[in-house]
Amino acid sequence: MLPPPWLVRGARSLWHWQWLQLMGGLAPADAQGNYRRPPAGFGEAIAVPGDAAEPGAHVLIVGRSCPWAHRAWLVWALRALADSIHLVVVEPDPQAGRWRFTEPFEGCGTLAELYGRCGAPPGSRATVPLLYSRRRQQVVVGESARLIELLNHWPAATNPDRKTDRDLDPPEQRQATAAWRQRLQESVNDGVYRCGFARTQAAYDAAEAALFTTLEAAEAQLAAGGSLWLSGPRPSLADVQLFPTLIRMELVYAPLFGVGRRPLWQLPALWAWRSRFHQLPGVADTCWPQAWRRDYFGALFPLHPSGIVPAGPPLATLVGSSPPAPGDAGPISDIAG
Ligand SMILES: N[C@@H](CCC(=O)N[C@@H](CS)C(=O)NCC(=O)O)C(=O)O
Repeated sequence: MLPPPWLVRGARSLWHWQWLQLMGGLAPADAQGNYRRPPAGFGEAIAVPGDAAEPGAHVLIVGRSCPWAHRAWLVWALRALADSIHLVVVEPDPQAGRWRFTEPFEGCGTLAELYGRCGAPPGSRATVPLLYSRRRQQVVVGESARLIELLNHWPAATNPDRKTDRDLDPPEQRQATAAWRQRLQESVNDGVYRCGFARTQAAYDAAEAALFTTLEAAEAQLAAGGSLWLSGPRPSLADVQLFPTLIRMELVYAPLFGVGRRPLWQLPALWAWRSRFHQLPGVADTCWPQAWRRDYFGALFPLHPSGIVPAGPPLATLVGSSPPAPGDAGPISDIAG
């Protein structure tokens, strides 16, 4: 039997009210319903510490699904910093809504405990990425934009076989890199969240338009053929910032955050750029499509209450040199990270 219209109306308003309460816990918004990302703790820029080259003196803490952690992980991988900075991967605990260590780290079971130990005020967000100093038992930086700048100056590997002096902020591209980074941070990196966490149609529309305006500008820049990378002939921190968002596009953001108006295959220069970046040494090892989908679809309850993780394209079909031809989509779901 069909429910009567008054019941449908009542259920819809009740559900909408409940959704707003849940969104309040997940994602703060302004009065117009625009998502406002809360500031990160330990966000001050700092100089490279004196013991930076000492093996294992510092630990980079990341979570696989987090795009902000992904950018730090990328710089760590591209600059071959494994000898000086150890990597610790935390796992999400969706029931408790926090990150936990797979084995106790400095006596802590969760990231929140470590934040508390390092002096974060009670109740503050405990976010990845985080650079931690074992000697000082203190957080060095907890904000990804500052962290990637710091890691770019970090002394590279002592082992000559692994040494890479890759400077991800080449002086001749510095101005263009800074401009792209600023634009990407707001309209693309945070932009996909502004779409997914919008509370009103107007908030969504504005964020969605800004996102695609920037992606189209990046497409135009790369398609003009002047250089292979966003800010010039060498890969930079601008490329590092763009990659974690673009590699999650078809797998997570388009279906979950509603950003599928222009699929990436319609932006061929960006498609080729993404494949090129994925081929840089170390980058593939930072990509965990299964974990991304599990964490986003499984944990963002107000956006996806069923928790069902939908099937998606295998990562391999997204990083080929050209978009897959019809009928060449590969197996139905990805199995490898
Ligand atoms: N501003 C921070 C944001 C990092 C961030 O939001 N990380 C998320 C995962 S994608 C997190 O750890 N959230 C846990 C929480 O909010 O409790 C940065 O860029 O480093």
